[in-house]
Amino acid sequence: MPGRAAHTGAVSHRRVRAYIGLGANVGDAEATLTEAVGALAASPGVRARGVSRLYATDPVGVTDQPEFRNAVMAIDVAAGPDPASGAIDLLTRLKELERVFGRRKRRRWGPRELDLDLLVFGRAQLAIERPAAARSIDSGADPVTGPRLLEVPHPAAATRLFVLAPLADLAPRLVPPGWEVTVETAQRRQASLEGPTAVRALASWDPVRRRWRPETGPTPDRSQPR
Ligand code: A4P
Ligand code: MG
Repeated sequence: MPGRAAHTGAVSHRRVRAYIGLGANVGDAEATLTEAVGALAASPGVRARGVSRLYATDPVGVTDQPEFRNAVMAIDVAAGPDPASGAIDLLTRLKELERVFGRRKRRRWGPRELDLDLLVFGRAQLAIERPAAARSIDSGADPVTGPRLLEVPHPAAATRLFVLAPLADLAPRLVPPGWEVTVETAQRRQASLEGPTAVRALASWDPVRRRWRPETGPTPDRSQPR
């Protein structure tokens, strides 16, 4: 039962800080990400805690596709009876939203209407294989997308500037479980590999209007420690 500790019956109010990576490069990607932030914030049990800047990013993996818009959102959610249940509940919600936003099945790393990745789920370090019973949350999953139902922290997060730059906006000093460096340090390292133009900040989140507004003036130098 959500919010209840199974062994005692006591109500649990423990919450977990999670970071969600958002990406899109089909249709009006900025509008999609804006609406996705709203839909995630309005999800049952979710409390929005922050939204990164919006970035234009060069495609990684499959490079012959349009540039992406990427961002990261911080949310607090119910911890669940154990980390795996809490994280799978959240992943289920993310997959549901991808479908609501019209994501169609395409090649791995290819174009997408909306990609929602669970980057970090508190201090949890999980690698959960895909049981047959879990197929319903990812119906038609391509075998090439791998056997893992859920791996958190997201295995690719540490080496992708399109994740690290927006994550560093929200949590520069976070050391995700299993990492040896802060998000900010990982971002600097990755920026030196991918180059200064791979990821470009376009806009800052306006929490009142609940949308991004274009950045004015020079982009702050995020390669320096803050
Ligand atoms: N899965 C396992 N762990 C997770 C997790 N932590 N969060 C499973 C979300 N899903 C997780 O995901 C495939 C399977 O991963 C799911 O069934 C889920 O159970 P998917 O979203 O269907 O497929 P995908 O996104 O194509 O695969 P993957 O490996 O998540 O790719 P990425 O890492 O998301 O890369 N370039 C730019 N500039 N910006 C981008 O956003 N995105 C990608 C996709 C490639 N290049 C990009 C971008
Ligand atoms: Mg994904």
